[in-house]
Amino acid sequence: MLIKRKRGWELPESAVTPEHIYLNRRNLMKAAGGGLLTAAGAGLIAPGFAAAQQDWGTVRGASEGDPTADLYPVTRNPAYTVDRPVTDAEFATTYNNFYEFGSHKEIWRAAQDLEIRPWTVRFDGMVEEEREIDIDQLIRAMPLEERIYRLRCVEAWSMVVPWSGFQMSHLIDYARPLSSARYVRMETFLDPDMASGQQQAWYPWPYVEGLTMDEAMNELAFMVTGMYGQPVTRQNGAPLRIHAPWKYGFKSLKSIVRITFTDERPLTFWEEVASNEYGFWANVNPEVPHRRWSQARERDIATDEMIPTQLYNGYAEFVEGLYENRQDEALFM
Ligand SMILES: Nc1nc2c(c(=O)[nH]1)N[C@H]1C(S)=C(S)[C@@H](COP(=O)(O)O)O[C@H]1N2
Ligand SMILES: [Mo]
Repeated sequence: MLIKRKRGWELPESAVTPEHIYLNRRNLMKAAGGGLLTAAGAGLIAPGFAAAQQDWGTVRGASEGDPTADLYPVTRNPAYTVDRPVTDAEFATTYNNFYEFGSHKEIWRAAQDLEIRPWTVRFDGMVEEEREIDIDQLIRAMPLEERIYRLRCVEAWSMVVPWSGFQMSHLIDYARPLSSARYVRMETFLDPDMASGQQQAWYPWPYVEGLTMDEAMNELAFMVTGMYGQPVTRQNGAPLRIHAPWKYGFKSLKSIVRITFTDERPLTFWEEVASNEYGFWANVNPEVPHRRWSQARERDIATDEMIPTQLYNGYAEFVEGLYENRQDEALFM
């Protein structure tokens, strides 16, 4: 199967990238041509990238005293950027979905109750060896980079965020799954005393999400540990969340404590709540409406501008190939 797609580095980036970074990229390209750049080579990008001063607005609920604060900002990977301005941090950190802390958008203060240390992540199921690992050990073992990604919620709002973290494929290598594993199932914490939303018994806590192994290995799938050049805030899913930007936002699970490799498709949180409205695949498609509203356009949460939604949220060239042999599936709900 030969897939012709534009590589990330062929995308126009001048729209959101300050000129000195853009120019630096040419040195990067030279390095790539000279064979200096490997797949995990984000760390090789000229130091000038990380030094870039950005005015991205105020991060609310910044994780003060976060033991990983010294790691940020991290080097930007210029292969992942978008043709839309970065969303002011004030909006991205005060307009959230995190049902563990309430079923409305204004949960950012309540989410400060989230205790982010000590925090461990458990790897189990079809792995060579089940393990539980301390979050700081994990974060410090991974090659961190910054990527500017779109996020499109199924509720038809969207934003653009500079996330920091590491490619999910590195996490999978680290977890050492068996070749028989077909899905990655991810789970959020369960602690109704800490997270009052979890006292609402009609939701199937804890929040669970999942990807197929090939989706999880796709270069776009990203484990988030930071945002706007700082550790990720509690309301945005500290200390570890995923972002799969070609899918609706509900696939991007926050505050992960457990990662299970399995050969059974996981039943996800929203599927369990309403399987006729929210499916497993949940790929963004402007032409497939939600049962109760159109998905053709989306509202930018900072400007309220209505903009056209793109197939796979603008990432078709990266992910189309994943679905060539899955056309009989409900890929867009
Ligand atoms: N654990 C958990 N993860 C979650 C959610 C949630 O309620 N709980 N909401 C999801 C939804 S619907 C969206 S749109 C995004 C929102 O991410 P943001 O608050 O960083 O914008 O988080 C996703 N991850
Ligand atoms: Mo969402």
